[in-house]
Amino acid sequence: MNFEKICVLGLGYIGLPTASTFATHGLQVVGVDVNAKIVETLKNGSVHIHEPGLRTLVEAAVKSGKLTISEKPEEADAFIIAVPTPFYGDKTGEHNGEPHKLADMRAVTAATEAILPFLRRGNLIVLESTSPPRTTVDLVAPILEKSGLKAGTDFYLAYSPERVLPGQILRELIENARVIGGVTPESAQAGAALYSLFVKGEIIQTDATTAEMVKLMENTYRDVNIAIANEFSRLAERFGVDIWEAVSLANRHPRVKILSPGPGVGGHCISVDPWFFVEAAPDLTPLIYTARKVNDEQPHYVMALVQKALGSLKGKKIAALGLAYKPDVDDLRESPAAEAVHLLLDAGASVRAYEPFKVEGLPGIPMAASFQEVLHDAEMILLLVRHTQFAEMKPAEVAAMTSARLVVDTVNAWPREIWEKAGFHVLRLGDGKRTLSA
Ligand code: SAJ
Repeated sequence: MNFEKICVLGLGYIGLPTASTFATHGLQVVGVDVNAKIVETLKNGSVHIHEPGLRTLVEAAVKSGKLTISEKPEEADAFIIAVPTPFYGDKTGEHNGEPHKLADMRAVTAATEAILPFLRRGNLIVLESTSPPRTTVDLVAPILEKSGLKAGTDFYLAYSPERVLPGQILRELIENARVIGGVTPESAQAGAALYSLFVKGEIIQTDATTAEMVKLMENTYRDVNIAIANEFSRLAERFGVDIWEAVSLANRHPRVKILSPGPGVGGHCISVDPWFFVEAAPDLTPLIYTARKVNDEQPHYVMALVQKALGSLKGKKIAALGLAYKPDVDDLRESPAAEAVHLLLDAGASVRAYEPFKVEGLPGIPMAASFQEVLHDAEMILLLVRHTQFAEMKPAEVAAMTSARLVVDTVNAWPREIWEKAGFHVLRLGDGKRTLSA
């Protein structure tokens, strides 16, 4: 198949890098977004997303004339849909009395409908948005077939998940292996021909529903594995065991790789994607559902740990280190660290947070502008994210900034023995060997 012009619908974390990469690889690309503000920002040469290297790439693509930005699609050889698939905030589903989230597929539906007037025989349509299993065949195909053309016969239709790591999107987009699932083998082949224009990793062809399920399985696998690490940490506290020691010993087994417990699971993928399975098949997903619940409970667990350390929470001055959803990123979406801080504030503690990657923090959370400022009148230090700069702090440096000598470490960032020698009391999540009085 020969591709000269494509439309990419949705210019977010995935769509914009994808559109720009195709443009810098020689295709004529129309980047489409329904958000007029995003369209205007991009037309003015700015970029609304923080991602290393993205600004330069978008500038190059726009300057070369290969990337144009629009609110509407146009006729093209291929269309890529990369719009958000969030959950409804105001309604949930239910199975056996247990509530579960419901995917809001309105953006996928609207993007597919927007393509309809421009669909021609021989076109390729690829859905990239993370979606419930069977979305490509049950939702996207019927909309496109309103044109009178048949999916797989008159036009090609495929699903291809993105698996890039925020912070490394541009490199991983090119280097990662890519799965392309077609509604027919010819559709998968057409998808492979398109992505091979820039993908250097292996391109593997399959059917559309398998490709959808692969994406959800990858992130669900990780969520369930983090949940068991969190449950192990609770058991370790009950049985007087240090979970961090126990995990490192168990991981000496050649076929065991237990992940790390922590304040919970955040971000826009791992904490979200398992719900697509639960919604689609609640009768078959008790394990996946329970793992989600275990990980969502972790911020409450952190609050209980802090309460144990301080006695009561009312009015206690706590310095919270980190609000990001994971180390060394500026992304605060669905962050369990932020959730733990909210819970402590609601319980009457006087918390101030410091997030070096996003100093302005989040609404409703009192922020400090520096490490010194967050520490100076604190009674307790609460480590919530293992940012490298926190992990590298020396006890003597910290001791010089604050009179607080009580540390609750939820991410095993500060080696207990070293910090205790320097005069700190360290209570770590999952460390049943040490209580404060020990
Ligand atoms: N976490 C733990 N313990 C661990 C590992 C992670 O509590 O041992 C927590 C993190 O702190 C974070 C959450 O889990 O809150 C998720 O972090 P992550 O690094 O597992 O995942 P994401 O959401 O940053 O990115 C993932 C990536 N998947 C994997 O690393 C397996 C990426 O490849 C996917 O493309 C991305 O999700 C996505 O878009 O689906």
